[in-house]
Amino acid sequence: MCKMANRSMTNKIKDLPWYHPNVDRHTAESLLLQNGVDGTYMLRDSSKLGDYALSVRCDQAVKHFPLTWTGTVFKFGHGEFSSVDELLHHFTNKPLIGSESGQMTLLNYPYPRNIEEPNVYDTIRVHAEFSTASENLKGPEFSINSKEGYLTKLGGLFKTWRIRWFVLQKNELRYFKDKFDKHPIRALDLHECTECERDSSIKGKFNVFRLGFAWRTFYMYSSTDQESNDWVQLINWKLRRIREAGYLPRNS
Ligand code: 4IP
Repeated sequence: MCKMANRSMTNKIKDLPWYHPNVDRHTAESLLLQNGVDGTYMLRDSSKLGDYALSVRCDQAVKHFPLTWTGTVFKFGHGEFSSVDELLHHFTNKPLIGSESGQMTLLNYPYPRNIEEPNVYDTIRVHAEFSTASENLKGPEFSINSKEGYLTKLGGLFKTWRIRWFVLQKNELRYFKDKFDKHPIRALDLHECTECERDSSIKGKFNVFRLGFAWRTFYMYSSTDQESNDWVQLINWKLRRIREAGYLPRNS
């Protein structure tokens, strides 16, 4: 195999939208566990120089399969592929692959590399919400970045501070009495949110930020400055996208 063919193979790999050149095994596991569903997969560089690894979310775990370019063929498990196209064809036809345990894994949803990400987030904290329908990855329902965690919030009528579990997904912020509760106390639609800013007006409370709606302003804080900044930045990133899509909150 001449050098030119080798380069063209490498370029083809680099062009795969689900090839992640900067993702290691640990990061792949984090991303796929946090954001993937059964059958979400990505290609990355193996720790063995020059080799690749296919990481696949399989139920509640991530499996890693080595993929080696010998100079003439790709070796993948017991199979061999003479070109990237052949490999791609194999993958795009959703093959089943077997792990050492004999368990079969379906390659269903490529984990895309080129998803818009806010600058403030690094790889692990950027989340993608995957729909089970892979075509939705490109549609309006596909939104990246979800976040969850405990925040202490101020009550509306009675000004009591309560620790609540907050979940930000797509354009909705929900809070629950506790982490494993099924039903939220409230779901806030960010389309209606007018602002989200750090707030230092409340005496004796640190890391506070506020979330404005025409009908109420919510105050909440986290345990660290960084964590509050993360919430504010992520919510504002979502608000910008909502505005860019031409949506203005009512009565604002
Ligand atoms: C409650 O005070 C809690 O702070 C509620 O918070 C809050 O509801 C209530 O405000 C407030 O009166 P007490 O627990 O002392 O009764 P949570 O729902 O998190 O338990 P919000 O609306 O903040 O969720 P009102 O305005 O909803 O009554």
